[in-house]
Amino acid sequence: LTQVRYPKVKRGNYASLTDKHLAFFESVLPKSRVITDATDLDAYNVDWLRSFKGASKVVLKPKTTDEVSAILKYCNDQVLAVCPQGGNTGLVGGSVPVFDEVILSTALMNEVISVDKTTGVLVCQAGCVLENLEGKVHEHGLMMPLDLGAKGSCHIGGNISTNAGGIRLLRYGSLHGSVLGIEAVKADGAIIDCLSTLKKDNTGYHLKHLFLGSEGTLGIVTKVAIQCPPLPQAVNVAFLALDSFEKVLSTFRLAKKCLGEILSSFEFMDNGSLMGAIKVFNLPCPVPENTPFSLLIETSGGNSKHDEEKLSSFLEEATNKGFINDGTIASEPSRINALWQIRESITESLKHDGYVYKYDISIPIQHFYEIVLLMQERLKDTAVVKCCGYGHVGDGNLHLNITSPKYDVDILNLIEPFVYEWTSKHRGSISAEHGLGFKKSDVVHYSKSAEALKLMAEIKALMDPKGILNPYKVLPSGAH
Ligand code: FAD
Ligand code: 2HG
Ligand code: ZN
Repeated sequence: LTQVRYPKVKRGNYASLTDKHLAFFESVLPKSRVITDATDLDAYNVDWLRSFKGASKVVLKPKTTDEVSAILKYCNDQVLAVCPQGGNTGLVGGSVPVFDEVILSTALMNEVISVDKTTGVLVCQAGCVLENLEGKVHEHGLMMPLDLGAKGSCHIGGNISTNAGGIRLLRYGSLHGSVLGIEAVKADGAIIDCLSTLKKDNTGYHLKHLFLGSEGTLGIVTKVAIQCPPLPQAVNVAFLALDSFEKVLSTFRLAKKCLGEILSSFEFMDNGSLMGAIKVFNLPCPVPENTPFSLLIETSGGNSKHDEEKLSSFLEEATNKGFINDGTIASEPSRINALWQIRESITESLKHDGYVYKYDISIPIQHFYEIVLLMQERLKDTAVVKCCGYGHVGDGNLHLNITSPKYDVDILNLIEPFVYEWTSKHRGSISAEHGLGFKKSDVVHYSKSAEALKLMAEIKALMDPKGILNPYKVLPSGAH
C-alpha cells in the first residue's frame, strides 16, 4: 500500500536483516521474544486504521532498559533501522515500519515500579497499558491525568511519545505538565536517566520534553514518572442536544462560568459522528436522532451534592437561555460509561464505512466547525459516505473525518492540500494531538516555520546521527 500511495518514498541506506543480526538478537533476548514468523508479524506491520503496511521481518520484545540499550547499540553499529512500537493505536502511521525496519515492541515492558500515595507519583515501565495503570492507581485513590478511547491497548510510552491529548486535557493539562520524569535510550544505546519524581527540578535543559511528542525519532522511552491527580469522589455527565454551533460556544462559555473547577470534559460531536457510533454499535441514543450537535459534559469533584447543584443550575440557565434543546444526565458509573461509550466509539465506527481520511486540527474556536461545512460542500458530488466533525471543543481540537467505500485519490485531492491551507490560514495546527508519523511529515510546514524545521533536523542529527530511529517519520522527507 505504502509504495503505491507514496511512490516518492525511497528506502534509506540501511542494512537488511541477516541471520547474523538475528543471532545477535537471540543472544540478548530469549528466542520466544524474537518474532520472525510471517503470520505473527502481520499484526505488528499493519496500523490500527489499516492504512499502512510495513514489511518488517522481525519484532523484538525486550523486558528491560538494558535489553533496549543493547539492541539499539547493535542496530546503530550495524545501521539497522528501528521502528518503536507501543500499543499500535497511533492514527498517523508512525508505529509501523515503512519498509523492513526492525520493530521494537514495548509490550513486555509492563511493570509498575511504584505508586506514592502522598505525592501521587506513579513510576512504571513504558509498555504499561493505560487502562491497567488506571486500575492500578485507583487502588491508591488516584487517577491517570489522561484518558483516551484507545486506553485498552495504548501504552503509556506511546502516549508520551505522541504527547497524547484525549478527553480530560481540558482539566488536567498536557503531558508536558504531568510527566515528571522520563528514562529513555538514545539511538547509540546510551541510557538517559531523567526519571525525576520531583515537581520542581530546574537543573539545566529540560531534556525529558524532547522525548514527549517526538514519536520515537529521538529515543525509546523506557520508564516514566507521572503525576496522578486524586480520584474524584463525584462524577456527573450530561449529554446534551443543541441546534447550532453558535449555541455550542455559548454553552462552553456558560459551562466554564458555572462549573468552574469541576468541569473535566467538554466533548463535541455533530450528527454524522453521533449517528455513526449509534448505528454501527447499536447503542441507545440519549438525544433525538436528528439533533445537529451534541455535547458530552463531565464534572469531577469532591462533593456530590455540591457538584450536582452546580450542574443543575448550569443546565437550568442553559435551558432558559435556549442554548440546549434536550438531553440526559447520569451520575451512576454504568450510565456514565454508557454515555462515554458513544463518544469513544466514533473513531471505530468510521472504519466500518471503508477508508477514512482523518484530520486532527487545532483552530481558534470561533472557526471550529467551518471546515466541516466547507468540506461537505467540496465533496458533495463524490462517493464520500460521511464528512463529519467531533472532538475536544474545550481545547479547540477538531477531528474532521471523511469516509468513502475505498481509498480514492480524487477525493484525497479535493481534501488536501485545501484542509492544510485553510488550517494554516487560520494559524491553526495541522496535528493537534495525534502527531505527524509517516502520514503528515511532509505537511508539517503548514504549521512550522522553515527555521523551526531546520532546528528539528539538527536535534535529530545530534541525537540519532545515523537516522536509525523511526525513519521516514515526523521530519519532512528532505530532512532525513
Ligand atoms: P503506537 O501507536 O504504538 O506508537 C505511536 C508513536 O509513538 C509511533 O511513532 C511509535 O514509534 C512511537 N512510540 C511508541 N512507544 C514508544 C516508546 N516507548 N518510545 C519511543 N517511541 C514510541 N490520541 C490522542 O491524542 N487523543 C485521543 O483522544 C485519542 N483517541 C484515540 C482513540 C482511538 C479509538 C484510537 C485508535 C486512537 C486514539 N488516539 C488518540 C491515538 C493513539 O491512541 C495515541 O496516539 C496513543 O498515544 C498511541 O499510543 P500507542 O501505545 O498505541 O503507540
Ligand atoms: C478521539 O478524540 C481521538 O476520539 C480519535 O483523538 C479522533 O478518530 C479521530 O479522528
Ligand atoms: Zn481526540
